[in-house]
Amino acid sequence: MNDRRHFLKLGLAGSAALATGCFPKEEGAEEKAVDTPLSFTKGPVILSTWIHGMPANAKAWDVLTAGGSVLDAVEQGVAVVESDFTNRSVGLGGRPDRDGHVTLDACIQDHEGRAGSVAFVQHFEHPISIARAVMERTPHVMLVGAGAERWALENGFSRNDITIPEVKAAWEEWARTSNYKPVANIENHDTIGMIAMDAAGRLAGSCTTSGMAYKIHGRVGDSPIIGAGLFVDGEAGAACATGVGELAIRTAGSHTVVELMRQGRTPEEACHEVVLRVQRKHKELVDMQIGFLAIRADGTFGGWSLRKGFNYALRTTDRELMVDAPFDIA
Ligand code: SD4
Repeated sequence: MNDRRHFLKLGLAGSAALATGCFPKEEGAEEKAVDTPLSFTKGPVILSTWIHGMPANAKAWDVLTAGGSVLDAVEQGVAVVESDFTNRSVGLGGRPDRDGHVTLDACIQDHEGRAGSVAFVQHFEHPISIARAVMERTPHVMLVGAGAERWALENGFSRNDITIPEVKAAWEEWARTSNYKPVANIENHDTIGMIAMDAAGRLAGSCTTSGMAYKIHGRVGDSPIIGAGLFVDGEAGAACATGVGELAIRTAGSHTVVELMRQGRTPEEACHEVVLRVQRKHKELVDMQIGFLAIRADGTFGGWSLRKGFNYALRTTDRELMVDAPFDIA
């Protein structure tokens, strides 16, 4: 199916994507936009949450074009952001929990649905690689806390005890005034979730985060939970989430997006339906954000978020740009 027919199928949802102004502005853009919808047939295509998705996509693209697998691409792509210690929501540069500990969550899943995950781990630069190792070297899917850390050490990962003075100072300031209540606003969470399809149509996804800033020690969000922060099923599609993790866990968000695509919804429609479910289930969503990205097995893709402000990095053979996701609340 060509792009134009995809766009016609997308109908209103496709129009919403166009209305977000996500296409490069150039002469004749209006006309071109109609023939170049926010969809794509048979990859490669890479989608990543937020602006840090741009360098992550660039790395993932390099991996794919150098002949790496789509699983390598999603692992190495998000690892770039984990290594950026100026990033305050992913990796060891992230904001700590309310007790001052930076605790990390990550997961990865491939086309066949094989999955690996770590949660509540401290002192490792690349939780995403530990998650992949759990997938490939153990009979399990998920390791957490001290057990995950011990297993990582035993399996060739080294500890990194970096402390970032600026992060520590901000936490100390917060702790003085916050009375230890975790704050769930739209500024303090920005996980990276990446979903990708290679040229052969194989899917994979990854997700890694330091979680909600100043969360209760021991809290685990959606990001390492297969089905919540990430879900990949080669037959149906892939989805990932960002935002207040509890909202994605309660709706089995990423899994639900994939199942809706299996039933024939477009990626954008599927993401929107889950955002609508979140709203039906929660009376109080003030200051909270939730967003989903999806790629369907036919190569179409899209996203949706609860409120304005969620954007994602898109990489295809002919595009490398940030896309404003459509949303329900301005
Ligand atoms: C969490 N979902 O720990 C993560 C945070 C996040 O955009 O995605 N922020 O709940």
